[in-house]
Amino acid sequence: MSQADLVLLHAPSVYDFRQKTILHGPVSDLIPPSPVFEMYPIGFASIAEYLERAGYRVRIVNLAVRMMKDKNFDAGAFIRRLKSPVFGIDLHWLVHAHGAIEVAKLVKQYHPEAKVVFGGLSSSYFYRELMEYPQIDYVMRGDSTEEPLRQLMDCIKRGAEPEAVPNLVWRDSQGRTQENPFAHVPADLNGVMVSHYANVVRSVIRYRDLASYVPFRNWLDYPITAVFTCRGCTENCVICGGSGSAFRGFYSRDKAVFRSPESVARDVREIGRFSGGPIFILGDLRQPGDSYATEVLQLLRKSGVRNQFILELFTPAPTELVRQMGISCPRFCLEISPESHDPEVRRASGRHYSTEALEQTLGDALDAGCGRLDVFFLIGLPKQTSQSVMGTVDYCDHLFQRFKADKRLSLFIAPLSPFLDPGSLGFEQPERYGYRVLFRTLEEHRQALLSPSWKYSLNYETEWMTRHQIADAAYESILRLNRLKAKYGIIPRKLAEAGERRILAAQEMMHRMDDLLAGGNLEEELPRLKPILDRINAYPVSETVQLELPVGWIKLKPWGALWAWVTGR
Ligand code: B12
Repeated sequence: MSQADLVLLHAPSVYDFRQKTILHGPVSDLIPPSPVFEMYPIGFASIAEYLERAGYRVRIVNLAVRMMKDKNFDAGAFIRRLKSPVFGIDLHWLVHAHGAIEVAKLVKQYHPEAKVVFGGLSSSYFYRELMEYPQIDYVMRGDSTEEPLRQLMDCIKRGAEPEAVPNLVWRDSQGRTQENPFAHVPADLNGVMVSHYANVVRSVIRYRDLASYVPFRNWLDYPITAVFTCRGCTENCVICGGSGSAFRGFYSRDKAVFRSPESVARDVREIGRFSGGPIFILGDLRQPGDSYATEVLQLLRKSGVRNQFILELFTPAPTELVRQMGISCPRFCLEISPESHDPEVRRASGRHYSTEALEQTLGDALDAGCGRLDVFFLIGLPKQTSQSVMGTVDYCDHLFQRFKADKRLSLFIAPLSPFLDPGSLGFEQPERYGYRVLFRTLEEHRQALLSPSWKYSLNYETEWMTRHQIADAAYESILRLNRLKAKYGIIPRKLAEAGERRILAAQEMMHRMDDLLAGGNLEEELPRLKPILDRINAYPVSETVQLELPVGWIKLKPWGALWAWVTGR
């Protein structure tokens, strides 16, 4: 395999997920990746592009996708064949606590002379614990590691001690852990993400390795891409580890920083060249102010890119803005997460708006010609009881009636799982928000991921619901909402039936697991149950199917990719 200066590896959530017997549950039903959490952080693309501009060859390898796609794919043998003096592994999402550490072990086993660097939000949170693992040489903290990583690469190349590299945690020649100042937190993002997508396309061609760059399993069929507007956040949702307060407390960022509207539009044009799939503009465009939203929407209108856009709102928006969305992004898909129908629960989880305002915005979006309207509700919130969860499903019934069973109205409910994010207000001040946090350390989370049933991976309970109640309410509410959608003809009958089969089978299996864990012969029974569990886990997730937007026959544009390769743009 050709030599790289840095290989970025993305691990599956649980390293040996193909051998383990685990009932995954609805932990990733509302995102394109599966419970293997095979999507790598988009920051990989940003790091790769930045370092390539500095003269380093960077290769991305999505081990998780490769392991999923080919049951005989030998990750160890593949890692052994990679040639690089430095390996970067993301522990961005805590759900990779098991996989990332195991992959680091393999890297050190096959390349004892190579350096291993961890990065991402969870690495930044648990950096001290991570440094206790001999297979990890460095932890690079922060939401913006491109420049510090370049400095570290320079030090490694020169054989110099990295004492001046900001954000870095490392071991000195005496084996003592050193924490450099957490000082690189840029307030300007102009130097990064200049043409990261084109760079990914070029790397695919250079390494002749599309399989390692695919962001999630069926991306080639459904090539959705994301455009980032910011780092940090202006909101303070109680359950979110990416909230303003989490960034202030743990990632050294006092204020969210935004990309210029021109950079956002540039990304969109770049994506439009190689993909016909939906483009998700991440984050509420009003975060830095209304004029930012207007400017981005105007640039999108002028861009001439016809892909379907997904836009996000953190709170209900004025009618005029929603109308502008419709004009700039015809058939746009709008996403909003009121979390609960109950204003008190919504407020307790950090979302401060009324149900009337929500419904006004939903109506405005439908009037503005949106192609789909995704509304997300959550289970596991402060002040939320099982009864309140069922109240949310009743409210969904009300919404279907109010909007005359408009097929564009797409309602979803899911448990907050598997983890209440470290760094979130709920995790950091559990008594104040009514949480009981069951695992605190990285090791506890790593072990929890191996539980045979997702219910026991949940790292929290609330004053109002135990883990059992959260899991029961999850299955019950998903089932009821699925039936409602069938009743109103929102989804095809066959899809609703498939959804029902999956939930009922999983629910029954969860109870069987409960019995086993409560005193059955787990060791003996688990191997017997594995084929059944594998089948249940493999059922198509009706919610994920519903979230997919229709993609025309031009999914990917190889000629656009070629253009990126030839022109470097
Ligand atoms: C966009 C987003 C997503 C997108 C992912 C897009 C992508 N491919 O990156 C989607 C919607 C798919 C998603 C899914 C999930 N997400 Co999310 N997501 C976000 C969000 C809103 C923004 C992230 C962002 O802007 N990143 C900016 C990009 C450019 O940077 P980056 O990718 O983070 O990379 C930089 C650094 O992190 C670091 N870095 C990252 N990896 C590495 C590796 C190395 C070696 C180094 C040196 C540095 C490094 O350097 C990069 C460049 O500077 C954040 C919240 C927030 N405000 O940050 C939550 C957030 C990151 N997500 C979170 C969670 C929990 C999830 C899910 C587990 C939820 C679930 N149960 O389904 C899944 C996991 C999916 C998977 N891996 O398969 C939590 C993570 C908390 C935690 N500590 O674990 C956050 C903080 C908040 C939240 N609850 O949404 N997510």
